[in-house]
Amino acid sequence: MNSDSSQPPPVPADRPENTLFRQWSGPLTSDLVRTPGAFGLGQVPARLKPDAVTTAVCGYCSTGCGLNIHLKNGEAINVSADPNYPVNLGMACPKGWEVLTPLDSPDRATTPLLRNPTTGRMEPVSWSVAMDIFVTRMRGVQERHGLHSIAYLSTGQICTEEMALLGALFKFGMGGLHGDSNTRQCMATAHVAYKQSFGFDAPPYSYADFEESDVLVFVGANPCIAHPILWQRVLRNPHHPEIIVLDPRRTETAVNATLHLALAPKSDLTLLYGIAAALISRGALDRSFIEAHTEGFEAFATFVAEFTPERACAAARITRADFDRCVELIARGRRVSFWWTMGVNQGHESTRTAQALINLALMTGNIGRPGTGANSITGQCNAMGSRLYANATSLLGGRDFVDANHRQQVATALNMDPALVPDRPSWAYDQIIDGIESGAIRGLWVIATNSSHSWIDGGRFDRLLDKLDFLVVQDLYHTTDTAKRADLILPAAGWGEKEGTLINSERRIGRVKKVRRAPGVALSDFAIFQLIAAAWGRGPQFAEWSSPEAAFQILKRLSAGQPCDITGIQDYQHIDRCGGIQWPWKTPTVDTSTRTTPSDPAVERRLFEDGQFHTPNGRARFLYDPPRPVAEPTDDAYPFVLLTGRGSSAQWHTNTRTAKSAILRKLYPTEAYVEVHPDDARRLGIQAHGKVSVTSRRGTLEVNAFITRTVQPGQVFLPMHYDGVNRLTAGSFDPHSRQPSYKFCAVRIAPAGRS
Ligand SMILES: Nc1nc2c(c(=O)[nH]1)N[C@H]1C(S)=C(S)[C@@H](COP(=O)(O)OP(=O)(O)OC[C@H]3O[C@@H](n4cnc5c(=O)[nH]c(N)nc54)[C@H](O)[C@@H]3O)O[C@H]1N2
Ligand SMILES: Nc1nc2c(c(=O)[nH]1)N[C@H]1C(S)=C(S)[C@@H](COP(=O)(O)OP(=O)(O)OC[C@H]3O[C@@H](n4cnc5c(=O)[nH]c(N)nc54)[C@H](O)[C@@H]3O)O[C@H]1N2
Ligand code: SF4
Ligand SMILES: [Mo]
Repeated sequence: MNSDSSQPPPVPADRPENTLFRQWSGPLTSDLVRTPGAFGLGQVPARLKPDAVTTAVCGYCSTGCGLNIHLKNGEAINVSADPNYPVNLGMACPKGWEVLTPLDSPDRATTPLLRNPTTGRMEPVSWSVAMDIFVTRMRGVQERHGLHSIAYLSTGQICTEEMALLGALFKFGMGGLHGDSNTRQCMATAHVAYKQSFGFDAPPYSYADFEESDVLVFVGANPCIAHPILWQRVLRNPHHPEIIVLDPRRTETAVNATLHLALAPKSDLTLLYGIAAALISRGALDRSFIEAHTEGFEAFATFVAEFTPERACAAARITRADFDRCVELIARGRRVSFWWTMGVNQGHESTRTAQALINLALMTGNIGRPGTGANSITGQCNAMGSRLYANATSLLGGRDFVDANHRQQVATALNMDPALVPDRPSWAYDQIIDGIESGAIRGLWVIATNSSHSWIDGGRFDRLLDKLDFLVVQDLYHTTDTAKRADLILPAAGWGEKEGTLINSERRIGRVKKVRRAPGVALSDFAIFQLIAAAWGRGPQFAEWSSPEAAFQILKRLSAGQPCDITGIQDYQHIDRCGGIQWPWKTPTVDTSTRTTPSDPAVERRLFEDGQFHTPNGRARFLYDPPRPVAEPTDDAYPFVLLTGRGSSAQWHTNTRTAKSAILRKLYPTEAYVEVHPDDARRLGIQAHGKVSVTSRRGTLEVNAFITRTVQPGQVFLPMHYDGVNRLTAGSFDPHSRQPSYKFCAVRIAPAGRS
């Protein structure tokens, strides 16, 4: 059906949603930061001349760049990079510059759509009908199969206020237990690694550290493509830093490194233990830091002793000279920072690998000082918000469901009966999928994630969707792979069409503003959750969540006394005045109300400057385990390792948004491609730009050959943005974080037609 031409269905007068419509169709943001003048726009046509400006942070990646939004009659007509924002200092990547374009796409979901059981077609319905259907069918599932037979899969790409309302509503209002988000695919490993090592999920750094290090070690991270503005911060480092990159591929970042270790995929843990052992042999340790602020070092030193340089080099397939140089640079560096992203997080032993990096920082005293740290770079714009507030596997505010005190604290903050708080965490994403297979989960609600494209072993995922009694998808577009399978589509307003906050990689809270009206009757996720609360009969329980800004005050209360305490942030305007505020920001102990500049919170802050960690005894822990083999090693039938990841700075994930911009489309190959080493191509008769089939035990994909030395012989790389990539990947998970291992499975390749 074509929802674009359909008129928004009428809304009966007696429904609570009417108030929401008034809010939704009501005023755009009135938080104008400054009037234009300093644009330097010169002669522009009157229709393009802004009459006011506001600011917001970008809604794609976790860098969290500040954007100036140019307004005309209150509505955004353009954006530019904010020169005053401390994150990006006037820079933005192509996605940021094009952030408004995907909002205008003709495939926006403009009205709720319900599948007609007879024709199988999606038909527009009013919000009233959509809510009745949602409640009747989800409740029906619960009545037939138990309260916990409904689940949700959410996201790191909506505002914190929205994810907190969803998590609270589902668990404390709808009686559900199992809900997780795509943050599982992304940051679960960093979350668990920090929590185990530091006692709390607390990335310790500020972006200023990129500029203050003399040695930066990037492990499984390609910031040139995935976090281009953070890479710009590295380029501003005045100390001529050594840049070490550990990545099997010769990425854009690796090319710019002073030392690239092209290690064998998934040999990180052995190599990092080898580096630790070599540093210990050299005595390159900060003994006083280890003694004062850590526990478990001696046992760790004994454990790693057997990881000789020979063993590490053999496992990683790197030269002894490169290994020695890496150890030397870390040993000699005065301010060494360790940065990691998905090459670490998406592995079969990812938590211990992340902790191997944390261990290196701890033993060399590279933490809590400028230019240091064991620093996980976040992925999505609000993955950090979901780690603290999604209420999925952690309880609101970074707490634990199993802890009765924590349950009581949350109940008190929300003014409700503690018995409403489940005493168990949710199943993780993969366990929810297994639950669909076993029949335990029958109703699924997917919010701002495109699981059919992005979940590992996607063929199995799609087959299991067919087993569901009821699938609801809440998205900007009715055309995503997952939305196409839905029984009910709830049309969501996107970034720029709603208010709220996001938390970036350096823990900086920034604002999103309503500078556009959503199309048709699409509503903000916040408003949709309010509607569902009302329709479920839980309106009074969530009455205080009356607007995102009211919800922000609840988030503050929920943070009180936690390491992520933000009780000192007054309100949304305070965040604007300060250029974002990093957590923690506690209620000031001195009266700051008379100060003329609100600059205090704007000071870059890193954590652990006092060496105090969040464990019960205040000490950071050394954690480790012997390396394990991968789940699906290569063999004669499937001799290649398939690596996957980001392809270009102009493509975002499953490309639902970035494909809508003609400008961005010019910046990447429109057809899917696989990177193949020239030696392998020659041996197999694969022609440059010819079609190649890539086959795993689960499926085949036909793509163009990109013959390049970025990959090593025996490895191929597929960007994740094109359809079908996860038809090939194999479902295996880190045992601690349950994060999928997207970056290793066995495949074979052949010229198309000869597979
Ligand atoms: N343009 C763009 N930017 C993005 C995104 C996007 O989709 N597009 N997504 C955002 C999100 S959500 C995320 S999580 C981040 C991801 O950011 P990154 O993690 O930097 O990106 P990836 O390309 O997934 O993976 C990084 C590198 O890991 C390497 N790798 C694979 N296997 C191994 C291994 O065994 N060991 C090591 N050491 N390295 C390995 C890959 O070769 C790859 O170069 O990017 C964010 N930024
Ligand atoms: N093979 C392979 N697979 C991977 C990865 C990999 O490296 N390799 N990386 C993994 C990682 S790190 C990540 S983070 C995931 C990302 O995977 P997904 O989350 O599935 O990817 P997106 O395309 O970002 O999907 C977000 C969806 O939300 C919609 N949306 C955007 N804004 C809003 C909003 O405000 N409200 C609502 N309701 N909807 C909105 C978009 O239209 C889109 O459909 O992919 C994972 N999958
Ligand atoms: S680097 Fe990330 S936050 Fe900055 S403009 Fe690009 S996508 Fe947006
Ligand atoms: Mo991610």
